[in-house]
Amino acid sequence: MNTMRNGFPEGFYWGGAIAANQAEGAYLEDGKLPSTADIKARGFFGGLRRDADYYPTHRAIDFYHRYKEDLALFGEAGFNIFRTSINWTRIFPTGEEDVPNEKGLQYYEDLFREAKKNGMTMMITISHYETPLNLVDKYGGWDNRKFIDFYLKFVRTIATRFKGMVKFWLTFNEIGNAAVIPICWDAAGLHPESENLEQRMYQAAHHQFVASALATKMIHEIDPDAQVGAMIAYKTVYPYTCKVEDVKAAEAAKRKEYFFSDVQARGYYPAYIWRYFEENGIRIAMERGDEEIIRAYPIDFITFSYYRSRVVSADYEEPAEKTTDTLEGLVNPHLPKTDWGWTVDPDGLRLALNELYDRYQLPLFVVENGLGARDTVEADGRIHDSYRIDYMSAHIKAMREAVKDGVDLRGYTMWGPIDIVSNGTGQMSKRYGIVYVDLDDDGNGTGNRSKKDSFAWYQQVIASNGEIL
Ligand code: BGP
Repeated sequence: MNTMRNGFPEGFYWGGAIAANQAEGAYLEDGKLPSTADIKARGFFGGLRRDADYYPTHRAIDFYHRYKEDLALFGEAGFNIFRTSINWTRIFPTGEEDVPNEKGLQYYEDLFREAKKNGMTMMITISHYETPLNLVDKYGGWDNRKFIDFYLKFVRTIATRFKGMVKFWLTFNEIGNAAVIPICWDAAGLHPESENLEQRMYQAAHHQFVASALATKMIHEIDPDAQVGAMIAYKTVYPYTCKVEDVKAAEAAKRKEYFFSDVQARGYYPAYIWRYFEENGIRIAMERGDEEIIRAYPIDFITFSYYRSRVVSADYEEPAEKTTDTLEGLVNPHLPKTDWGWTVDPDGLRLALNELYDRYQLPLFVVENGLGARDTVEADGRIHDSYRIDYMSAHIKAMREAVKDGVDLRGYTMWGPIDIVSNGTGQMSKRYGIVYVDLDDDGNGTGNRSKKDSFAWYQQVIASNGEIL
């Protein structure tokens, strides 16, 4: 049992998480070529759009050039961990080169050294929706087996170069989201309008499982001190009523999402998914040896994003026309919602932690959590974001309860500690940060950084190891 201090284990990781494509900008600089994220139109259903003037990921918050200033702020807040992704197209601009782009490698090396200087351990998402566009154009999506080799070449390159500099590697961001969210289909090269989407999605997932297992093996061989984790999107599921049909529907919905971490953590396809495949005419093409690979190299720990819970009913029919609103599904009448319609449910996080720990008995990290909100800059330049403090405080309290329940929770990286471009909406005005960035939805503004009230609050939380909330 770990020594505890104020309800959290001694040495608990406190910090923040971003994704390269939502923060860096400089999207064609130093040899980089576009990834799927760089041509993603705004909104969950925007699809891919080749518009050279498209602002969000092209310039983002210019973290590419301003990372020193930003990491210094995170250091000042007391972060001992920082999660970001390595943008694949900085290292292999087309995905097909034999030789990596040195400028890209150098950039991340400098970034990691700077983070260390500021007291932070690195957690890296290898693939955070940043698939090289050239690969998608030429080979389709992850349902094409060729992607495994392109990905592994990328992994070998970064694991070798950053040996000793990255402690935690996550193989795919929110791997299970490919099952439910259109923007993730785009990232995997599976356009929402393509035929047999579900079949293609599960085939793509299979290739990602094999790739993830081989990446785990590879990273362990290259750097025995590094650990490899799964990253899933977790939405705690409640049945809408106690009608058995609703409970069954909720169970089915849960399994649909658990499937991904079940395979990555347990090392095999669960029986329930074979039944689902059979009943839905889904056939997965596997090569000899795939199942052995998945079994031999499971991940070391589980990480997840938690923003909200959801409710499921057997009677709810999804509207034919999907919009961001209908994506949210049924409304839980007992919970408040954010401006973007996401339920606010801290207790759901405690349940999530317990469910995941009961299921896998593996160390857990909450690697994304936070409140997307509109902030107002007061006349004196201050930002009084008490709503964000309330949100985070309640979620951290829920984590503390889960730790008391016996969950082996290792760390918390709040989402977007500095305001970045929202992934789902492409907006800058959906802000998560404790650090404000002066840019609007069209990219107008100075880009200057300033501390919100939540900055000092989080700093205290970290300094007190979660006591002062
Ligand atoms: C997760 C993604 C992130 C992130 C976050 C918040 O699904 O991993 O990339 O952006 O959600 O979502 P949004 O930016 O749409 O508010």
